[in-house]
Amino acid sequence: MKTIFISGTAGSGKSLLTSKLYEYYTKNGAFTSVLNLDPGVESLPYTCDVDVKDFVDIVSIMQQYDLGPNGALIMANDLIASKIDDIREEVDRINPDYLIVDTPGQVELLAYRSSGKFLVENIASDEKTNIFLFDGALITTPVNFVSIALLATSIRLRLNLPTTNVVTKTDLIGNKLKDILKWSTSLPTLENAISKEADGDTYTLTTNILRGLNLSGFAQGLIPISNVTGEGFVNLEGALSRILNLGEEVED
Ligand SMILES: Nc1nc2c(ncn2[C@@H]2O[C@H](COP(=O)(O)OP(=O)(O)O)[C@@H](O)[C@H]2O)c(=O)[nH]1
Ligand SMILES: [Mg+2]
Repeated sequence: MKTIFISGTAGSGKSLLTSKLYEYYTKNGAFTSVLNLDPGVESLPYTCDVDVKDFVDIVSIMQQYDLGPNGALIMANDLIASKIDDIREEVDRINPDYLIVDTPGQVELLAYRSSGKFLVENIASDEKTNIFLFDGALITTPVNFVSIALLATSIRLRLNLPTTNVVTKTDLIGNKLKDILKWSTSLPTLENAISKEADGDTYTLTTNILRGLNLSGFAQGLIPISNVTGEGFVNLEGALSRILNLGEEVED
């Protein structure tokens, strides 16, 4: 079994990408299942094979412990970690070729609570990889781009998984995509764009963060996709294949 975690900021397109990847792999003849790790989601654009909402219930946690929605989500995440054996058993029973894991809307629940890392480490799988989604609608200015790249790097550090960086919503951003791709491959172009948008402290901080991130090749190979039109999926699948199958393509 190979496991693909889908991470990214709230609303970046994780759940929709999960459903599209499921369709893509299934159409190509691979036995694929979906695990939903988001206890707070109300409706999902796919049918779930294993759903953490079957293990924890946000509304009853709010009532039982007198918590608001954020406190209940944190508690739910910790409770899910304590059910890892049950979750693992369900996944093992299904035993798919590919397991796609949709993660909580709030990325910090996955990345910064110890339960998130515990879940990532304890799903038994031959290979694991992470896709981080840069929300195309958020990274339209160079300063936003750098701050999301900082988040992506921080999450890569936390999860310690080979990570593919993706820009979503290319169908909504038109020509801006060209700028974004240029920023992601040319440090001088990005610094120049930052100098036009920001000055003073913001400029200094942004360029210093950028130089630090650049040392680890922070956004190279950024893959543009649209979950709506399907643009870019062939490139994304190729990149995943190189990580998960050492170059073997999924059978047609
Ligand atoms: N136009 C467009 N909308 C998208 C794309 N990806 C996601 N969305 C929409 O953005 C919203 C949030 O997507 P969702 O998958 O729920 O994000 P999540 O919070 O990361 O799981 C939904 O209304 C999606 O239909 C995309 O590539 N293009
Ligand atoms: Mg979601």
